[in-house]
Amino acid sequence: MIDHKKSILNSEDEVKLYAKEFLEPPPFLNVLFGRIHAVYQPRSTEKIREIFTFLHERNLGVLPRGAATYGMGGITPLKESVLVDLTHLDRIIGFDEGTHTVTCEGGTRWWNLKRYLNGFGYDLCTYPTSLFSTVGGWLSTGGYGINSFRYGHISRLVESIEVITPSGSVLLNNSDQRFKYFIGTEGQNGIISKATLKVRQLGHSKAFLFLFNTASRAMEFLGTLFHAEDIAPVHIAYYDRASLSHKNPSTNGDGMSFPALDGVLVVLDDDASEHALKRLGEVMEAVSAHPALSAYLWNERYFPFSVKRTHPYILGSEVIIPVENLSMYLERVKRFSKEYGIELSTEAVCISREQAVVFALFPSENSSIVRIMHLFISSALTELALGCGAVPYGMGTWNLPLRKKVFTRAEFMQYRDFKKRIDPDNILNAGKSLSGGSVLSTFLRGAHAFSGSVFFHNYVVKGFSRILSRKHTVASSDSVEPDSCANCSACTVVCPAYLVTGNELVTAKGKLMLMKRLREGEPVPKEIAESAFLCLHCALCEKVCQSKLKLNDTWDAFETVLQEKYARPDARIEAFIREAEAHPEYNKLLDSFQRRSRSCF
Ligand SMILES: Cc1cc2nc3c(=O)[nH]c(=O)nc-3n(C[C@H](O)[C@H](O)[C@@H](O)COP(=O)(O)OP(=O)(O)OC[C@H]3O[C@@H](n4cnc5c(N)ncnc54)[C@H](O)[C@@H]3O)c2cc1C
Ligand code: SF4
Ligand code: SF4
Repeated sequence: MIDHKKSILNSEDEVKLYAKEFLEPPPFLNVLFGRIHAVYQPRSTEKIREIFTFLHERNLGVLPRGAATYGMGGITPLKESVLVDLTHLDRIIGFDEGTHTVTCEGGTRWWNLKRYLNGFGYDLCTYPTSLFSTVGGWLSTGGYGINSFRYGHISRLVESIEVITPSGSVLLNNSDQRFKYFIGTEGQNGIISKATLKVRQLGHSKAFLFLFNTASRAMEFLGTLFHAEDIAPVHIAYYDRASLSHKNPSTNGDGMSFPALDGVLVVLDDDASEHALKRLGEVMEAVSAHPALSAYLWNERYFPFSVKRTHPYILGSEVIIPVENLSMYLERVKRFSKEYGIELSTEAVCISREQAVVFALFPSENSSIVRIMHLFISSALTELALGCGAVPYGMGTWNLPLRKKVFTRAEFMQYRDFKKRIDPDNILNAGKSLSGGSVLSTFLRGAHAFSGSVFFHNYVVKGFSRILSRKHTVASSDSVEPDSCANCSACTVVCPAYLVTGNELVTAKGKLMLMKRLREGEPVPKEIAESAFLCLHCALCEKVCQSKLKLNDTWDAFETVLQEKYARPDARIEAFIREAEAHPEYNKLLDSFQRRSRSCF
C-alpha cells in the first residue's frame, strides 16, 4: 500500500503529476529534458538544508516547486534533478497588528493567507489571480497581479525573506543588497522558506465594467481615467471582446452575457470615487455593464483560464508593455490574428499608469504539426509585442532565448556572478537563465531565431497557418476532457482527500491525469490507480474548478471503470474515511468551503 505520509514520491505517475505545469510542452521536446528522479516534500527548513547536501553528493539538481502554476517552464528539468515540493512548508507563523505584517512559510498558498488575514479584519495588498499558488512561487516569478495598480510589484510589500541556499541560510530585509537576487529569479539562487509581507485593512471592493465599441475608445477611456484626480482605482483591467466572450458560457446560465464589445473593469475600494467614475463613463460614452455582470467578472478573477473548458489546448504570450503603446499593440495583434488565422483573445492588467501586463491567448490543437506551428506563432506573437516596446513577463524555460530583453548585459553579469558565488556547483534550477548551457536552451534559441526570420513576414507560412488553424479542438461543455485541466491547483486547496493524504494523486488534477493515462493505454499500477477511490464526493473540486469541469459525475464514472479493471479497494477506502473523519481540520475545511459559492473563493 502507498504510504501517503511519506516525504518521497517516486512512482512514475507521481513524478509526472508533480512536474505538470499550466502550459505543457509538446511530447517531442521530452528528449531534451533532464529526468526528474523523485519528488521530495520537506516539512521543515532543516530538511531542505539536508536535501542540498544529499543531492549534491549524488550530482543531482534541486528543482524548487510551489503549486506548479507558473506555466513558463519554471520547473522544467534541464538537468537530472529531484523536484522539491514546498507546499508542505506552509505554516502561517503570525500576524502582527502593530506593524501590519504577516509572516508565513514559503509554501503557504495565497488563498490560505488571505483567509487567515480576513479573520483579523485584514487583507493582502496585492496577490496573483492564481490565488492557489504559493507565496514563495510568486515571489520567485511574476509578482504583478490583482491590485497592483494601487500597490505595485509584490517586492515592494515584502519586509523580509528567509532563503535557504546551497551556501547556507540567510534572512534578508528588503533594503539588503542581496534581496533582489532572490526575487523573480525563479528559484535559481535559493529556496524562499519564509516571508514577512505588509498587509492592509480589509476593505470593500466594488467593480464597474465599462464597454466600448472599439479598443481605441477603451484606450482613450483608460488614458482619461489615469489622469482623473478624483478617482482612486485599486485595480484596472482591459478585456477585448473575444476574451469577454470566452467568459460568457458560465454567465448564460444566469441569463447574463457580455455583449460583443471591449471592456474596462475598474475596481474601487472607496465610495468617494464612485460618482466621478460613473460621470467619466458617461462623458466617454461608455456602456455601463449591469452591476451583476461587473461583479461576476470581478469574482471570476481567480479563474482567468476558464476558456480551457471548451478549448483544451491554448497557447499564447505574456509581456509587460508601456500603456502608451497598448493601442498600437492591440491593432497589430488584430492584424496578426487575421493573417495567421488564429482566434486571439487579449487581456491587459494595468500595473501602473505607465505599464500593463498583457496576455494574448489562442486555441490550438492536440496534433503535433499544428502544435509545432502554433509554438512558432506564440514566439512570433511575443516578438510582435517586443516590437511595441514590451518586455517578456518572466523567462522560465520557454523564454530563455529572450534573456537579453529582460537583463542588460551588466545586470546579467551581476546576477550570474551572484549565482556562481551562492550556488557554486549549479545545483539549483540548473540550465535556466542564470546558468544556461542546456541542450534545450540552444534548441529554443534556434527555434526563436527561425520563428523571427521565417514566421514573421512570410506569406507562405501565414497561408499555411490559416489552413492548419482552421480546425482547433473544441470540447463539448458536458463531457470532461482531461486536457481541459488548467493545472491551476485550485482543486488541491479545497480537497479534503488531499488534506488527509497530502498527495496530489487524489485531487481532481491528479485523477484527470490518471484518466488520461488510462485512456491512452499507459500502464498505471494498481496501487496508484486505487488513489482515485480516496474521494469523499464532496464536489468542492467542481465548485472551484478553473475550467468549470463537471467533476463530481466524472468521479462516479471513473470509479466504475477502475473497479472493473482493478477491483474496489474497500479496506483502503474505509481506513481513509476513518482517517479523514479523525483529522482535526476536516470538518473545518468542509464547513468553510461548502457554505461558499464559487464567487466567494
Ligand atoms: C490561473 C492562473 C492565474 C495566474 N495569475 C497570475 C498573476 O496574476 N500574476 C502572475 O504573476 N502570475 C500568475 N500566474 C502564474 C503563476 O501562478 C505565478 O507565476 C506564481 O504564483 C507561481 O507560483 P507557484 O507556487 O505555482 O510556483 P511554481 O510554478 O511551482 O514555481 C515557479 C518558479 O518558482 C520557483 N519556486 C517555487 N517555489 C519557490 C520557493 N519557495 N523558493 C524559490 N523558488 C521557488 C520554481 O522553481 C519555478 O521556477 C497564474 C497562473 C495560473 C495558472
Ligand atoms: S469530490 Fe471532494 S474529495 Fe473528491 S476529489 Fe473532489 S474535492 Fe477531493
Ligand atoms: S481540475 Fe480544475 S481546479 Fe483542478 S487543476 Fe484542473 S482546472 Fe484547476
